[in-house]
Amino acid sequence: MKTLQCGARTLTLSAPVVMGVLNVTPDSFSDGGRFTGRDAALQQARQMHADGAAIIDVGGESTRPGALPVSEQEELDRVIPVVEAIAAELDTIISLDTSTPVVIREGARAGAGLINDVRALQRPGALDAAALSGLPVCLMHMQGEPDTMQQAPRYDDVVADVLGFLRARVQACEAAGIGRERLLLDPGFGFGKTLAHNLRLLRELDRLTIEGLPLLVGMSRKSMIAKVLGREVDERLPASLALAVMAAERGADILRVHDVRETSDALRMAHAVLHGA
Ligand code: 8Y4
Repeated sequence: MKTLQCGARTLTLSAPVVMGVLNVTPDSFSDGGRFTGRDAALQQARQMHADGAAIIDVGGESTRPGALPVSEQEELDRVIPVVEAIAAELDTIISLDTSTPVVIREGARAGAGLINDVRALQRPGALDAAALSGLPVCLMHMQGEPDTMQQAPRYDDVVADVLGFLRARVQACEAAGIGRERLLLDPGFGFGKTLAHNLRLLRELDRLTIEGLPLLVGMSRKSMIAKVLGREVDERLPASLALAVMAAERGADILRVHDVRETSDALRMAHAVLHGA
């Protein structure tokens, strides 16, 4: 059975699990910045834990195009107190959404169980910081950088290109002392991809399972839904649930979502149909 050692906790992946999104960015647009600050973040973490999240993903840097860059100190100030508070109270796995070596180091010390890096440890010093942390790492594919990635995304074969990038990052991780048993893969929906690229990545998601590594995907509330349906961000739940179930059918192990209770129900129902209750 697929398992992942996340610090002191073991994540079992016999059925798809939910990773709840906890933004601690003041300019986060999906929650209007309502959960900035330690107490509000802790309150939301409690709710996501009660709603069935196996993992809580804490992020302090917005990757939204046009978002202001965050200094290392500001990122530390935002996320470390939240990681400490959650670790002290909840029996859960804390994922740290960061690309910053000092945040990786301090986050591991504060109680994080997983590193979620949208830059796949490509920042100087990130490979070594992650190796030293001893924690698993989610390697995500992104074409370009957040500010410009949506200007003209281009691929020969989006699935093959994403797979090639992720394989190269797996190799870089192994060379840095991060073994395959510590790695997860993520195609990075919306990160330097057109609607057609995103749809094809989901349709052919099972091609990314051949490495045998756990697969994490995040499509919850993303603009690929707006491009198909024309829905505002707070009206994207039904489509997000459809996408989560389709991803799970195609091999996704972890679904990064905003709506934990609803997604957990959808995934449990789909799993009962596919594999028995
Ligand atoms: C509405 C709400 C519209 C949210 C867009 C968004 C991923 C990720 C993000 C992902 C992994 C986001 C940190 C973008 N997406 N990490 N992070 N995979 N591993 N946008 O797909 O949620 S942030």
